[in-house]
Amino acid sequence: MASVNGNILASPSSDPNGPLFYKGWYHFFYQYNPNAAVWGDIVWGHAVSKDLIHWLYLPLAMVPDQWYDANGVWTGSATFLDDGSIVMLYTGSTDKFVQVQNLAYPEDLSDPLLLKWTKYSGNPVLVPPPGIGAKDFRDPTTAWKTSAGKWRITIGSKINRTGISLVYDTTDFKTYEKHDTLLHQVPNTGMWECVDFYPVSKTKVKGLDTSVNGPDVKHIIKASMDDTRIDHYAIGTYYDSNATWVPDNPIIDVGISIALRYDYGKFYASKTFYDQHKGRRILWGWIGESDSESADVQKGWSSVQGIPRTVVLDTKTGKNLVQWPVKEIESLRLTSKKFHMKVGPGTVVPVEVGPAAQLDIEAEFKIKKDNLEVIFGDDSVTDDKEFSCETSGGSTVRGALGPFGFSVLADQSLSEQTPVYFYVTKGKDSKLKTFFCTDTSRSTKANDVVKPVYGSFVPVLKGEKLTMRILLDHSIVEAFGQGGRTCITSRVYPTKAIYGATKLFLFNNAIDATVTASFRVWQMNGAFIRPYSADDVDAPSRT
Ligand code: DQQ
Repeated sequence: MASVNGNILASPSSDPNGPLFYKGWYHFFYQYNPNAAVWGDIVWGHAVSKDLIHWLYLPLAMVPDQWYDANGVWTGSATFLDDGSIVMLYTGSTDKFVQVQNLAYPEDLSDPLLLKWTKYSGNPVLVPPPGIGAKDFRDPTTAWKTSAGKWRITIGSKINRTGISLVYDTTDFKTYEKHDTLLHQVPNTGMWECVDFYPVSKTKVKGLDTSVNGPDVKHIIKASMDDTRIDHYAIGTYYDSNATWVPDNPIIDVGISIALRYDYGKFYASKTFYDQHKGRRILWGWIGESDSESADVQKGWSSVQGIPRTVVLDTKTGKNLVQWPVKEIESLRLTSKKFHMKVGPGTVVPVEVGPAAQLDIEAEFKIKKDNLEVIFGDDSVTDDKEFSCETSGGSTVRGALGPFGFSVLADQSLSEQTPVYFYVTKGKDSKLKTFFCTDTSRSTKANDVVKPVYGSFVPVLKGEKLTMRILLDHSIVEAFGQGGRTCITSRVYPTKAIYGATKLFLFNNAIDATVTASFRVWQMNGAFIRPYSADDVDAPSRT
């Protein structure tokens, strides 16, 4: 195990499971293989934190010791009952590789660490219903209350190529009634893993408990697409009476290739939970590796967990979520420097911050007005016809108004670098359209690494400046465009741009535009991530 900044490294970890806050501790369970650096022999790892940043490993919470989870204690979610007790529903892969749902609960609710978990003697509580494949029935959600006072859950599956979300009601988590209707379904999206379903406020920038419903609320469905390994979400309306959900915009329904994503980089099998302690909804995502399995075996571990993010509906656009690193990450900030730099077309300038392997960067950019006016007046400039971060050639391809941004995790000669940038285009309708991208294609000299250009369109409203935040942690780049409307996580493997040799550059590769960047850069401390010891009982909260 190693620790870098706020990321947790294990050997290997994958899906976040059952996150919750209990008696002063944040609990994080996760899919974990104790025997190898590749997926398999899955158990539930368990770690606790006072502040979501510094983590203490606890003994494994659940291991395959029953016929109904003999081939793995797979993903699941926690629900707080009305009396404050906790139930955990998880998928077991049985001795015959059938996916079933199981119930577990803490043995001792007076233990803030929730060390011991008891599996219900009547498990499994749900088996694949008729018409559902034995291996297509997994990852129960946190339960929410119906207006009739029952609990309701949804479970991802597929029928042929249609991704679906089954719905069940229960009062005791032991017996369930299946709805004949589905919460939702989308043709041609394949198996839906790790479905998440939760309310967001249309009017207030705060998180909502999973059972909240009403006129001021929209509901999010997120599903992790097994076929593409992408977490897609959509915004819509939930109908309690018939347990269905309808998307606001069917063109970008869950899992459709142009649908919204939590993150346009490496981010999968995510899960949210309502943090009743601070009234916020927090999103966790698993950052897998971009190198080969054999490289993971060689290094002896794989995968990290991203910095937890608050997630709310964007009340300004109403059309996307906004994600932002939890405030507690700021406790890792050390010294900072402020910059105000003007960069002309085709310029790269070093940013003197010292070692640049662990940074928090908050920046805003302005494009010179004269440049914009020239471009608006020039009908030949419609270079955005097919612009896409992923396929338009990365940060070296020059357009009228971009790319510009930061080259992070770079070495002095820029032979390794990961540019994080905006690319602004003028549409045929003469409206500006902004893209937020991360180009990992030059991030490493190492072989056997997948190095895509990530990113997407980012909404920019009238009068808004272009803003980005980047959290850097040696080999992880977490980038948040326009306050978190578009997010990109990259897992990169620099060989020269490491530790003290890591540099930061500001660049402007636009043909016509001069940009002014105002930004602040913090050096970041590492988080402690280590096994729990008895001395930690009284560990002060760092929030
Ligand atoms: N990982 C778990 C499954 C889930 C998948 C198994 C998603 O429950 O569907 O480790 O990464």
